[in-house]
Amino acid sequence: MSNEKRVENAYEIAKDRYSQMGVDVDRAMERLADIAVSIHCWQGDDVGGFERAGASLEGGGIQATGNYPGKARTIDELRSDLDKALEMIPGSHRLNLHASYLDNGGTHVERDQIEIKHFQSWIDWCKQNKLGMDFNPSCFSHPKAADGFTLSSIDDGIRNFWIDHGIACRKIAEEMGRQLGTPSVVNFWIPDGYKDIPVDRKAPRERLANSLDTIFAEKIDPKFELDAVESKLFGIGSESYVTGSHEFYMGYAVSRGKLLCLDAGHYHPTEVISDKLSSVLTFLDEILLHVSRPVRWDSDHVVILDDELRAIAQQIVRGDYLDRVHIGLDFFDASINRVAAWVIGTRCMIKALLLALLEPVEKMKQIENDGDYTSRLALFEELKTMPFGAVWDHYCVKKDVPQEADWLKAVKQYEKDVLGKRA
Ligand code: RNT
Ligand code: ZN
Repeated sequence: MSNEKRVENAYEIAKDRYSQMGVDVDRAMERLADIAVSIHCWQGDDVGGFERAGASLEGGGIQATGNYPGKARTIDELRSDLDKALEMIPGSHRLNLHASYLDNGGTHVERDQIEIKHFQSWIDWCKQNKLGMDFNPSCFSHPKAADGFTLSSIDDGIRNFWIDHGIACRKIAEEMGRQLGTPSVVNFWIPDGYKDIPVDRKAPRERLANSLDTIFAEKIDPKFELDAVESKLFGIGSESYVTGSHEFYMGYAVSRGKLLCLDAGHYHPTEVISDKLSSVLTFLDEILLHVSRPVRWDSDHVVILDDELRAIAQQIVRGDYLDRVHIGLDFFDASINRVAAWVIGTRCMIKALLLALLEPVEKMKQIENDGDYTSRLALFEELKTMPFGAVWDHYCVKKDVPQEADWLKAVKQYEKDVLGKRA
């Protein structure tokens, strides 16, 4: 039997099985095709960026570990790697770019001086590839972030430098949104905090609120640009105090009408963001997710199809939040093939969404509201053995990307032909 025939046969049986349960599989795939995942550029070069040759992630309380060969050293290499990854990812998505990935034509440009021209080649590339774009100020790996504080620094010069960077980023993103016809989400994450116990927990937070208010003073049309703020529990070197804590940004986002960014690795180890979605969305119009996989700490492992990823997707779908949740990825593993890391993580995100779209949500809610928790538990278990794989294979064929068993061959070939030749 040809492979295509096998996929089709399995799909027909699966479809029938799901429809017995009250699930319209074709409708689920249509809805899935409309979801854009924001794919982060920084998996391709371990968060190095292109401000200068050989730049690497320094400071900022985050760390990429591993030295797998073949990381992208130039913009062209990163684009070529992204092209390869995108060939394996079904659907239409977005590129999430950090400001440090600017195209400066070989001349150093300070972060408070960046302009749209430094990102035009990225916008053009995204347009060609039919990708929307999201953007991020880069407030780390920089001499002015070296003592651990940026927007909440006590030093006026340092604070103002990062404020100017933030203002520049919003203007650039506005133009990205205008040119690409879809709003660009600008996510503010800063590493600010103390390694050891501080006396004053208040003043840095007041400074941060003021800095953000200054950055956001100019109103920008949400058709083009949206602002998000990302909290964190701790970082390397900021174990005792982080200015931008969850409560800080929750209050900030609610009071200022901004998006809150929930990063899966930025909470206590047993705390999960899947349970936070419905809480924060009771008070906020929209949020951003940084889907990541913390292993014992904010380790940013490649996202896999684990219980929490499934729970995140379930909450988005069951809560009918698809229009209000911007799904971004945030992982960076330097110990495996970086293109494969993108493919695995992004495909898993899409698989989790498909799984969630294949639930008989209304029926499940009815059972719960009737108080029949026995049936609820039984149904949860029944769902686990539904023929999801057949639907996923069919979706991949439909979207003209390789199936689970095939994409790795293409990536290995690319490693042989391209990545392996990078010294
Ligand atoms: C760091 C934050 C932040 C970064 C990226 C590179 O802990 O998660 O989102 O990972 O901006
Ligand atoms: Zn993050």
